[in-house]
Amino acid sequence: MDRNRIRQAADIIRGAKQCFISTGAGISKESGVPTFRDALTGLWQKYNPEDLATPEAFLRDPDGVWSWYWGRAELLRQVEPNPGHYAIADLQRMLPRVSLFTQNTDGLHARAGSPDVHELHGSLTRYRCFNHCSGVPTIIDIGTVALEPGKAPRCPYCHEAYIRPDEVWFNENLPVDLLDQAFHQAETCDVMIVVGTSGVVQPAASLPFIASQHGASVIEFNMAPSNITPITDLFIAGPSGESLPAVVAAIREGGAL
Ligand code: BV8
Repeated sequence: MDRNRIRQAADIIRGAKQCFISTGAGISKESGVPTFRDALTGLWQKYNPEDLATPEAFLRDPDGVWSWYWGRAELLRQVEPNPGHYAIADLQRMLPRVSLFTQNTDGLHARAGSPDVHELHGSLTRYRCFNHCSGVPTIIDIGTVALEPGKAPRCPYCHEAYIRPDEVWFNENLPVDLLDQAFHQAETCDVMIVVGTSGVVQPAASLPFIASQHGASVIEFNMAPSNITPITDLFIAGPSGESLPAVVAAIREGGAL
């Protein structure tokens, strides 16, 4: 780990008036959650996202898509947040004005104690009626539903539509208010921290570009360069479970904020 870059990042972050933290699948990799595009272990090396993470795919093959998601949800019940998640929660407690927007649907930021986690793509820990039969959103407590292995369950309220994860699939709009909030904060922050994203999925991937265009300092934490890297002011290479705690420690060494 490049200690000089860690100190540079700490100096920039401790001076932030308004900090925007944006995370992707990479921050959960060290918890054992597969990312999407990692060459060897990425989820989508075996699958094609258009065949699974879309409403069309689900309606075409509800049992198959449900089973894929249920398998991923089962994995989430066996993993824990890693030091990178805890470091983000520390930053949220240390900095005067900070917001956290994640592309992840694994719920690990909240489990690490982060307050106010904005989940741009929803959550695989929540379930809803596909048709929102009883209001938007019609959330369902999956623990009360009798599940048959490999079978997509029906909504217990309308008994017609299927139950689905409360996630945003491809070709579905992100929650408008949440996205507007993200765009506004990207425009007004003076420091943006980007962790563990390839910068492929839109519109989330545009947030660092918006921040940079509005004069923010963009700091990226990743194992390898991404689509975001060309517009970053500082790139910290390495696993975020190591680099983020190192930055928090360096900020603390500089005394109370
Ligand atoms: C929408 C839930 C309007 C499902 C997800 C503009 C241009 C091109 C395409 C589009 C565009 N606008 C819209 C699109 C279409 C599409 C899109 O972006 N397609 C891409 C593939 C080209 N976007 C949408 O459809 C969005 N909706 O725009 O609405 C609309 C309406 C109708 C019709 C069209 C448009 C909705 C997008 C949301 C999709 N849902 N998740 C599920 O989970 O199955 S996205 C899903 O993939 C994740 O949630 C996450 O957001 C994304 C994966 O991205 P990353 O997080 O970046 O993960 P990745 O594996 O790619 O990278 C991991 C990184 O971590 C790597 O860089 C790696 O180096 C790094 N890393 C690994 N280990 C570590 C590490 N870093 C640090 N430490 C480590 N240890």
